[in-house]
Amino acid sequence: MRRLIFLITIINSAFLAGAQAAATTANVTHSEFQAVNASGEQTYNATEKVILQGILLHNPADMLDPTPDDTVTELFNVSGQWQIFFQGEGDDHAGTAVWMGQLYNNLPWIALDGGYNNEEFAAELSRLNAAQFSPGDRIRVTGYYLSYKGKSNVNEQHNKNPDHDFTIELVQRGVGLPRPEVITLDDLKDDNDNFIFDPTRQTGGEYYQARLIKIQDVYFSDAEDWGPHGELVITDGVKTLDVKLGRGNGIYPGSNNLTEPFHIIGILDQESPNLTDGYRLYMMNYDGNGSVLASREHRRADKPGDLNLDGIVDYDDINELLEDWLK
Ligand SMILES: [Ca+2]
Ligand SMILES: [Ca+2]
Ligand SMILES: [Ca+2]
Repeated sequence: MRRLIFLITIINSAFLAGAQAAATTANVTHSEFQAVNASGEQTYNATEKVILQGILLHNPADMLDPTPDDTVTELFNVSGQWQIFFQGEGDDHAGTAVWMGQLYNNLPWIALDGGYNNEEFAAELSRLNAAQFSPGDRIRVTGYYLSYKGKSNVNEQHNKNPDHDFTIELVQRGVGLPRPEVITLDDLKDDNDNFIFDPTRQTGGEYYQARLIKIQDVYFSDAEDWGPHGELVITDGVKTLDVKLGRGNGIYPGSNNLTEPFHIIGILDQESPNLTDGYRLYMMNYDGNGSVLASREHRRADKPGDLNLDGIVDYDDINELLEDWLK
C-alpha cells in the first residue's frame, strides 16, 4: 500500500511538472490583453502566458525604486520594486505594465522563503537589463500575468521560481517614443468630475490607460507633496486629475518652478480598488523647463522638430541643426 501511494505521488509530480513545462502562451495585442467587462474586471484568460510587443515609455528606476533590501519585514512591503510601461503601436491603442518585486514573502499568502535575497534580486535585474533597452525602443515581453487594481500586468505571479521569470527582448533600438496624445480633462471626466468609464475601451480612462498623453493649460490645486513618489492634483479650473510623481532625479523638494498654467505629459495609470475609476497621470521625471511638467524625452516626443526645446518649432531649430552639421 505504501509503495502504491509512493508510485501515485511520483506519477502525480511528473504530471504536474509536465503541465508546468507546457504553459500555454500566445502573441496578443495590448488591446486583447487589457480587455475588461462592464465592472472593469480583466477578461483575458485564453493562455497562461502572453507575448506582447510595444514601445518602452520610460526608464524603470524613474518609476519605482529597485534598490534591494532584504531586511524589510513589514507586511505588504515587497522592498525593491521594478516596473515598466510599454504601449502598443498602430491600431493597438492600449498599453501594459510589467512588474517585479523583491520580497513577495511579505505578502501574507506567500511562503516565508518566497522572496529574493539582495544578491538574487540584483541577479534578476541584471538578467532583465541584459536586453539593453531604453525609452523609445521596441521591446517584446513574454511572461505570466495577474490583474491588479484595473490593469493586467505581466509579472512573476509573486513566484520566485525561475519557471515564473518573464523575459524582455530588444526588437528594435531607437524606434522613437510615441507622440503623446493631446487630450483635455473632458476626455477623462464627466460634468460631475467623475471618471468616464467605457468597458469597450474606446473612450474615457480605459482608452488612454498605460498610454503617453499630454494635457494642456492646467494648474495645481494641490502640489504640497511635490517630491519623489509625491501625489498631486491638477485642474483645468473645473475638473481635476491626480498626478503621481516618480523618482527621476529632477523631482525633489524645491524643484517645482512651473509657471501656471502649464502643460503636463505622462502615462495614464490606474491602480484603484474601484475598477471603473481612480485613474491618475504618472509623471516620472522633470527637466526643470518651467512650462511643461514632463521628462526631457517625453517633451522631445511631443515636438520632434523642437531641437532646442524652447517649445516652438522655428528657424532657430534649423540653425541648431545646421550648426551641428557644419561642425
Ligand atoms: Ca482599467
Ligand atoms: Ca524570477
Ligand atoms: Ca525650438
